[in-house]
Amino acid sequence: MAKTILITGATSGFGKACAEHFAAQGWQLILTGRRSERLEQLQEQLGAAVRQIIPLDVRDREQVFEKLGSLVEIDVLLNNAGLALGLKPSWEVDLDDWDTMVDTNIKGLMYCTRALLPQMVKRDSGHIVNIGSTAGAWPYPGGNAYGGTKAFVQQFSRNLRADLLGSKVRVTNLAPGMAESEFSQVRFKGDIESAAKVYQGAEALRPEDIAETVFWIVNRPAHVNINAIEVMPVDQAWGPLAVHRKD
Ligand code: NDP
Ligand code: 8X3
Repeated sequence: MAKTILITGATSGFGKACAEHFAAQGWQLILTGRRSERLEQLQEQLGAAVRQIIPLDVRDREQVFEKLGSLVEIDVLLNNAGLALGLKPSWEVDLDDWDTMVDTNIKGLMYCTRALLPQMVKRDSGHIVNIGSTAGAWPYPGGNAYGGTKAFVQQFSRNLRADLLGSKVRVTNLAPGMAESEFSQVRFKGDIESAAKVYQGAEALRPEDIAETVFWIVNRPAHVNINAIEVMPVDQAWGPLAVHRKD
């Protein structure tokens, strides 16, 4: 029988690429995101592979439990919906941006997990793949709350594993580095020029790279749990620690 993956944030970037990749491999999909017209387009594109589309804002706790709480036979939950807003230093940041990142990347991910985990535990089967980020482990100027939310994803994933010991339910934190999607357009609030500069002259990861990685993670033998995996483009690496010097 075909397995089912539920993808949050399937309307763009990693989520959309995962929908396309898993559909091509014979999986059934439940696709969520706020932009329902994009969900409908994907449903049309992927046909019978799409079990259901569910317009959903992961920040809305009641909506999450109402729409996801009674779903059954979900083999994989891909907690992918998320965003960065702004790149300003902490003392200049718009506090609403911090709230939105916390509400989406942390609270939304917790709600979806809590809504779907009981049916996985009951079936003693399932896999939660959380999309973290290299920003959760490696700080950079302007990464402030965004990196903080992704550090949460890393530790939450580990703690889920601790809770789930004794069950067959698996949990993975997948932490990508720089990847070209709508991510930077969202971060710079529609400033296409600033967004394009992020990727200028470098070969970023592609959403398809992440889709292939997710597919590999969930297709390991049932006794193998990939705890964490970090993927960066070859064109990205760390610099030295910064030192401020007097003139
Ligand atoms: P995109 O902007 O292309 O996609 C983000 C997806 O998240 C969209 O489908 C969007 O759907 C969805 N989303 C955002 N807010 C909400 C919400 N409140 N409720 C439901 N869905 C929401 O970016 P990426 O594909 O690059 O990002 C996917 C994930 O990967 C994010 O968690 C991001 O932090 C992470 N990431 C991205 C990296 C990159 O360099 N691109 C690197 C490392 C991690 P809609 O607007 O329709 O709701
Ligand atoms: C996205 C990667 O480095 O732009 O999570 O924060 S980064």
